[in-house]
Amino acid sequence: MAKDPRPAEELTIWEDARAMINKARAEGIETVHERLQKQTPHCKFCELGTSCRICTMGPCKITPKSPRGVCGADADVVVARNFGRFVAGGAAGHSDHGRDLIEVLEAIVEGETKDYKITDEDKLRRISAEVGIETEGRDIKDIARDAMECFFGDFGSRKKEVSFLSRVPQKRKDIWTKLGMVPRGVDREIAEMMHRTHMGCDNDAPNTLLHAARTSLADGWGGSMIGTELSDVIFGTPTPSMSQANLGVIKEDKVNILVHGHNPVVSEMILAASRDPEIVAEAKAAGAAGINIAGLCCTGNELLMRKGIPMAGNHLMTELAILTGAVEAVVVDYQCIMPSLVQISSCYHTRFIDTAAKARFTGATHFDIHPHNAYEQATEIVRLAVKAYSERDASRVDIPCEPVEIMTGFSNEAVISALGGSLDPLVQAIAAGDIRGAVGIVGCNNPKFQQDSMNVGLAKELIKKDILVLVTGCVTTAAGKAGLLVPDAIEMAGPGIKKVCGALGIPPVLHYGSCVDNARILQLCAALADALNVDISDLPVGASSPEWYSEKAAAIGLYAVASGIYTHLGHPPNILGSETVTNIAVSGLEDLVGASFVIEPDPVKAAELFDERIKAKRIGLGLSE
Ligand code: BF8
Repeated sequence: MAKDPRPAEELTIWEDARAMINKARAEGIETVHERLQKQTPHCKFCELGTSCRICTMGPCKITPKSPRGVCGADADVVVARNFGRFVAGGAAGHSDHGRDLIEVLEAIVEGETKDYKITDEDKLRRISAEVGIETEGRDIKDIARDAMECFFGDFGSRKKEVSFLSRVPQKRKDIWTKLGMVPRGVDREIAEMMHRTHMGCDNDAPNTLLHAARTSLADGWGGSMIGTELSDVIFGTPTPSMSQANLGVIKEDKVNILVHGHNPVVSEMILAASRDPEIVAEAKAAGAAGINIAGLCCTGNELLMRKGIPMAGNHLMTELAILTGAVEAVVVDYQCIMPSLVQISSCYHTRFIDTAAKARFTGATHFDIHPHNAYEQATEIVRLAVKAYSERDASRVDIPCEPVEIMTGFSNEAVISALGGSLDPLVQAIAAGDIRGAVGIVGCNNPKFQQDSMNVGLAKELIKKDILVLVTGCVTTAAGKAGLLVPDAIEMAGPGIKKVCGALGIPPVLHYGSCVDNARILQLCAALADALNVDISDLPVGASSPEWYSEKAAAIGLYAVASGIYTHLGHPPNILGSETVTNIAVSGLEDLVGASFVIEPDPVKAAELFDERIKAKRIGLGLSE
């Protein structure tokens, strides 16, 4: 345990988190907060991005006395290379997730699975037509086969551009063409980023950054978009429904299984297996009232959006959820899963189960899940959890709160349907100034910040200014716990939002899904730009990741900016060691792509920056303020 741990009140704004942090300390269980304290202060060179481990002539660090690494790279080159690889890591994570969905579609097409099926045939026809596949009068399996080939092709090297660039406004595409930023293939751009950043290749920081942007675009308009769209095709396109959030969704009298990670391919099967009458009967025979599935992080978002499954918590709640002592199993796929969960699970009766060959955890129980065996494996996992229930120590159970209500399920299809079949009413509300603009608040928790203080603070400030907020990823749970994801939250909003959202019966903060689902926001921006016959950078919109931590969040931020969306971060990436790179990020990109990053740790000030930006964009469009 760290010396003089910081009080729980400083670490998080939530009562449920504070209670569990204190419980962990009382039980001598270390969490992310103690580990951060032990790791602080961090290496200054790594923080500035000026340490280089790319070859074994080094490692090098750039200082005033040694301004070049052994190879001769200066701070600009070292920082740009490090950042480029950071973005490539994020793009790889999202996009490999997208690829897994194509593989499930392939298994469906080839008849290799009975566990997955095409649920939304209309959507498959629609997106297939968008990428140039003939759909008229054709059998759905034939269309699915062509879509599968097309999307696999988007990962390769044979295309001039990824298929969903069909959604990008021409003005934006022209900018990308001029800058050499059109994403050709997902794997290609990621591999090229790794190539360029090998010693002795791309030694011009601005050039490296342009390819980082291209790599991020391959994620946003490629891998992530494919991931989102095929998840809808296979598991259903989200529609609005009510659910709940916070640690109170864990039920004292039930077998609790938490699904954690990102891809719905596994968590959907766990959910299905938990509803198997035979297994439910086994749970009841073991003395439980039933089986309760709750979500963590983005696979939680996936189940929440489509199935209304409650959300136990976001990134910094994952360790704390186990500390309730009432979790029988944590079932994970991949990404954002702290390895510490294995140790914390072992302090309780909790089974920690990993399911992906590419994301194994030492000490976990492994189930090798594939499309052909998914449901059968899921039933075994749920049975393990039922078995663990009898080992639960009731004296260690503490579920610290009652759940709060949330509304979820705002896919673009659901929004258009709520608007009566087209985006026109939204365009009119923006033109009239009732909705002055929109900001997507996305991303993570980071223990360097008081948990969710910025995520929630910014959302509250924006809606007061009649700026509609869309949330994804870990901001979802934050907004939900703060009471922002229910229609009544219009009472916290400005008069325009109150009028429009009140009339539609929707919250002023809309849950738009998981982190790959930021692709939904890109698509919405493109559709709005087309409706107004302008570029995305002309729209009164913005993006923010206040408490971000991951490579994926960096990729999202960069594809938002490269798509023309002004993007706020609560803290900078590790680039401040290069003035050139920093200047490009916070201003130079504005000249190139019509948007840039802004760094601001204070949510009130960040909201003011968005306010100014939106005002300027509205004036640019000739709209009143
Ligand atoms: O992809 S928001 S902490 S869980 S990286 Fe991770 Fe960040 Fe959460 Fe989802 Ni996104």
